[in-house]
Amino acid sequence: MHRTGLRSASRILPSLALGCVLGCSEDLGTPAENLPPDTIITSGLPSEGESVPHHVRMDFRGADQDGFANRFEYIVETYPKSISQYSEITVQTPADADPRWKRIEAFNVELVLAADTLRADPRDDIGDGRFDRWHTFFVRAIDNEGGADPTPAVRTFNAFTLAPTLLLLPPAEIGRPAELPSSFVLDWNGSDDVGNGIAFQDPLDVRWVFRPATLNASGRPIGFPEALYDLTEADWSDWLPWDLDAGNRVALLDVLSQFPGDSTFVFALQGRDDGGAITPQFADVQPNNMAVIRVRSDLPVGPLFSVRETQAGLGSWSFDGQGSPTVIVDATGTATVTLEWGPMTVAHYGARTGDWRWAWNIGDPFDPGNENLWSTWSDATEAPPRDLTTTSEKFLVQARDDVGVITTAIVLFTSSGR
Ligand SMILES: [Ca+2]
Ligand SMILES: [Ca+2]
Ligand SMILES: [Ca+2]
Repeated sequence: MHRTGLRSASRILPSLALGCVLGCSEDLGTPAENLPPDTIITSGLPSEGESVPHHVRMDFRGADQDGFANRFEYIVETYPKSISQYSEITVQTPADADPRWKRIEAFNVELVLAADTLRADPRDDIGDGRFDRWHTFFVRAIDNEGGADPTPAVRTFNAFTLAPTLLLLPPAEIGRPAELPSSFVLDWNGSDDVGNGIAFQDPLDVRWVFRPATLNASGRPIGFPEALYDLTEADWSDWLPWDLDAGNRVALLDVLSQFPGDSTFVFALQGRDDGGAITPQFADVQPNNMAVIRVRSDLPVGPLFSVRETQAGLGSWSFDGQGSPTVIVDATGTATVTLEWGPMTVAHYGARTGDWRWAWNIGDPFDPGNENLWSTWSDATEAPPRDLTTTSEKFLVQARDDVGVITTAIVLFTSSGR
């Protein structure tokens, strides 16, 4: 008789063990050969030959006629992508000594299975967009004497998921080109359906591509998104870990020097999940994982901000990015000035605010030899009062965004005599 379940097995164990200590080995001389345990899979799902979302929990039990099953070993056999039907599978039980047998001291195991194969052409209608793979789960009970079930329990099923859905955030635009300066940042968000529209998680990682494009008369990029389906692995960025706090953005700096002669581009994103499913299609309608970018060399690069003289009321001056001209202020009759600045405006090109530093009377603001003449980078937006002692005193303040793009503002205070 088979006694199924560890609970019943462990209840009857003491009497069996006691019987042996008193009797078998000493009195009878030859111990009975260990009977191997048997294993059953108790999970109703996944049922044999059926499809389930790729986060799978398998439950199982062991029974042993002359002891108890106190641990298990399992193997997941994942079939090649080319296997698309249950009928194509021939289950082959792994060998007793297969190194893949993985030990587990529990009555169940949670599996995240590969589900990385789209059975449709992503250029066409992909229906519900399922990615899948076929797997066979083998589990064998190990009894208290180390004997393994020679006929593991087995379940073959199809694991499926949907690929991550990504959306680009402003300054990317939906359905039309975004006009940006030659240094900008693109952010994104997204989520991943585990499989059945009930459980969602973050994508595992993402990759992006940035390609020159030409717009047609309607403002559409010619040959896109079709060209994106023909890219090779090398055309894409590395896979970047999903990170809502620090990552999920890319800074594209000085792109016109990297792509001379081009000013229109397509930026596209793919996400990958824990089953290996990769966002299969590209669209610049919501959820938009593709954006058309028109880089305009006449748009100012870097943070925008203003500088104010607050003590003598000499004025307020705006600096709209790199290359803003020096402001010359007649400070005749003013003995002391106090400068304030900010706020830092960066959202128009996708960056986040960073920090500031200031200095007086530096020749070249980018000369590393002048580094020690600057204040330290900080959140401070005011400098101490300054006595004007010569007829030409130059105040400099730099705004640095979170990706390191810097705008330098220069205010030159002049006077006709001092
Ligand atoms: Ca046994
Ligand atoms: Ca068995
Ligand atoms: Ca998924």
